[in-house]
Amino acid sequence: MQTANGGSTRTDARTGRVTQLVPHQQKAITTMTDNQLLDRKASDGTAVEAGTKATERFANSGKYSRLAVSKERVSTLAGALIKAANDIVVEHEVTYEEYNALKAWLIKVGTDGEWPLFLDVWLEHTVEDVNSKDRPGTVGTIEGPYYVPNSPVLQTPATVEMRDDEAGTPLRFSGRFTDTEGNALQGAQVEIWHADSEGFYSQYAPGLPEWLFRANVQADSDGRFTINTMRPAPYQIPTDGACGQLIEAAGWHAWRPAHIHIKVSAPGYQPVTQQLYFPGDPHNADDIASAVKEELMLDPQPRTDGGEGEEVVYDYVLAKIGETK
Ligand code: MBD
Ligand code: FE
Repeated sequence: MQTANGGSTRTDARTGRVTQLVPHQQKAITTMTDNQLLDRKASDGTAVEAGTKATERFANSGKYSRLAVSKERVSTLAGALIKAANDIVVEHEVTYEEYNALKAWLIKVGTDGEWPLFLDVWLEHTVEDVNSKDRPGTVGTIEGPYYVPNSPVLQTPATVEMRDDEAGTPLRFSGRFTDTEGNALQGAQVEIWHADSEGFYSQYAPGLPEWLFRANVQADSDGRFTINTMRPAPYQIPTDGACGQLIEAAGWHAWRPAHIHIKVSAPGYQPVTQQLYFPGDPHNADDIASAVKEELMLDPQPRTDGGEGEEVVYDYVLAKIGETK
């Protein structure tokens, strides 16, 4: 029911209590607009579904341990973060209404399972930059929330799992592993994962084969690999959860450019996690996750061997464990 100040009332069916909602509160608790609803089809996974899976996967990944961080370091980092937040309040004269909107939103990030998404979109790129600056060889970028370990192991030349009549442009992706002196690497592997032509990731959206567009391809003894897959589509992060709500409220967009996720490794060498991109994608220049780098741009060409689709070569240079620039 609309009220004079542009807000509305809500009647609790059980207690009969009437709560007045003023406009800013409606903004804070409304999950999505009709437009955002229309953006995704009825068959789409919800933000909560993908978020909950990403949260569970992270919790079971063994990636964090309280024991690895000293009291002194926790105090330094948590103190700096809290100070930065307090400084924002002072600088921007944050109101109580804004403070409560923030509180409601942070709670929703958790209940939607979107902490992995939020952190990987808006913070991981800086963590990756800071931690890779001394590593020679092929450039990395963020992992993002949708990696799944233990994908099917395939020998090169490999074809990743696809459905019959999979939509999209076939892509033959090949390359070679060397060390920083140009010697071929033994025992190298390429873990690959990416979205389908509609922007959905297996194991995070419903109705997709478990290992669709996910594989762990073993290079040959000369360090060479070939992977047959499909060109992925540009990708919108889920718009119907807390992150989408922030994007909508701030007037931003939810797009990432089309990308292929890669994790490469070889025994004795530093692994590289990266993504590869396609020239001409309108979102290469304004990736919401700030994860595009010039060195990660592919140059696909029509296949020259009579095969359907495109081919592209991308070579990997790995640094020995302990090797720095
Ligand atoms: C993705 O597919 C992704 O790669 C990142 C970094 C964030 C959200 C979705
Ligand atoms: Fe991705």
